[in-house]
Amino acid sequence: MTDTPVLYVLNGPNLNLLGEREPEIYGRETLADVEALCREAAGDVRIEFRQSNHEGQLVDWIQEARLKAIALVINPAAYSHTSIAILDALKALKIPIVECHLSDPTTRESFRHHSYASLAATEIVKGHGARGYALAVRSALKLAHERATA
Ligand code: CA2
Repeated sequence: MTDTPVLYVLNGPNLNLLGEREPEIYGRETLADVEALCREAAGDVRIEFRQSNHEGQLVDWIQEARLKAIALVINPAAYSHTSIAILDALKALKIPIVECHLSDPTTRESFRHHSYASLAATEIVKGHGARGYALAVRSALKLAHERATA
């Protein structure tokens, strides 16, 4: 019996506050709204949708995705710009990785311009708000399908 395919969608620090502050940057949708968009975009594919404020927890989940997922969508939030630990964890994955940002960090403060996660990402979706997660999920599933049938 084969396992049901699963897509991991991981979210970094402070994204649990989505919808509560800075709607001009991040939009009005909550993280629960984002999760619903991801599930709709994934159709029959099972989604593990998680958020943590802790770097080590995110590293543990990325390692879990390495063993269980067909693809990973990740918004590492501020850890994008600081975390070599998350980059190293991502580099150990053989599955497609889509890095997703609500805003376009490259048009904001200079400290947001560099993303360590981007060095391991297969694709990057940024600046499309919550809708960008649906784009990222579709893209991740397409990449996973292409790899499975190559
Ligand atoms: O645009 C994105 O998705 C970011 O990953 C969001 C991060 C930021 O540090 C990155 O540079 C770009 C911040 C997430 C914090 O989200 C909040 C949303 C609403 C209220 C408070 C925090």
